[in-house]
Amino acid sequence: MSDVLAPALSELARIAEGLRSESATLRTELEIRSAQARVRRQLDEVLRVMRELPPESKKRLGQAANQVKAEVEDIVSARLRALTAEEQAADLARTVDVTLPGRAAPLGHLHPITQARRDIERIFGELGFEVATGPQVETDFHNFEALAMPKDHPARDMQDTFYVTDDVVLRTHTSPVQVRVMLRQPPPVKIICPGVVYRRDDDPTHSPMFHQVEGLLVDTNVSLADLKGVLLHFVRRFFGADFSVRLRPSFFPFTEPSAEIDLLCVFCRGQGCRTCKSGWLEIGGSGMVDPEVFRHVGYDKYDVTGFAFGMGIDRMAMLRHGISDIKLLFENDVRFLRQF
Ligand code: 2U9
Repeated sequence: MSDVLAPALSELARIAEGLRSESATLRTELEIRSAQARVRRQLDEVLRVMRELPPESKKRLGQAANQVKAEVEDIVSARLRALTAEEQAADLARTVDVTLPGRAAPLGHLHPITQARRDIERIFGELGFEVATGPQVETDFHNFEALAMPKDHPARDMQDTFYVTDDVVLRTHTSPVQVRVMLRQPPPVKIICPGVVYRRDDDPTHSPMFHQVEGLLVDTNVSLADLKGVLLHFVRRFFGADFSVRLRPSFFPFTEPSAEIDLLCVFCRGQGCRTCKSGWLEIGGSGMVDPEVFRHVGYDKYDVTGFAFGMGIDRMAMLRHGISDIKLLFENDVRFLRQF
């Protein structure tokens, strides 16, 4: 036997023996696979001498090599099966205390703005107000004209927005929803309209997109006292029974008379503090619907009167939770949001 074949054959035997003894120590699939790869490289190494051998020896070495290769595969697959069986046995042996509570799936919760919106809808629902919604992309007529703000009306500057075309805008308030409801149904009307609105505003307390809720009640003999009563009920249900509202004369193109809605300061309860100065915090605007608006929707101003109000939902959530920067509500930082 040539001095090439003999060492090659003994090397094959050594490799096979090595794996046999090593296989029991291979604890993971990764270890088994890397041992398998290493042995294959070693076998290729041995077979490099093949070209130096005469045909007969070639044949012998080839057979011996194939035998070792087959054995290697057997050892590997047997070891893998054993490993799986061990893991299963360990699994089965593991005592599971079924009385232990399962791992609670982390429950998310509603965004503070959604919580505020739902509370607002529920509270006004108690008073018989239905929820009406409408498109965020609105016509100039529904968003401005019908609300007594013709093309060049100065109040439009207060409500600057994003223009899709000269006559199509991102709505600046949800009032167009009330206009659409009045255009499609006769009075009485008793609705609140929550939703997303847009303004070209961007500072710590204003965002270009925010949430608003407006309310409208149109019927015979609706008065300012009805408006104040409804707002009082609302703030007591939303902020707490010991809160009150104050109506402060103001001006809006679509209401006459008009009044800002002031809430007793949530921080100092009316004593006056560096946030409110006056003991009151402005939470929105309101007033008696201007007859000009009724003209645009085809209501007879001699038949009906109505009150309307508007409030920022984000602002309500900020006041209720003492949040100072509106941006926190839109940055989706769960460390902040999971507090509510
Ligand atoms: C119709 C007629 C009248 C709704 C009103 C306000 C005053 C108001 C602001 C409050 C905070 C907008 O979110 S905010 O920035 N709104 O001050 N809104 S009266 O008046 C209407 C609405 C619809 C048909």
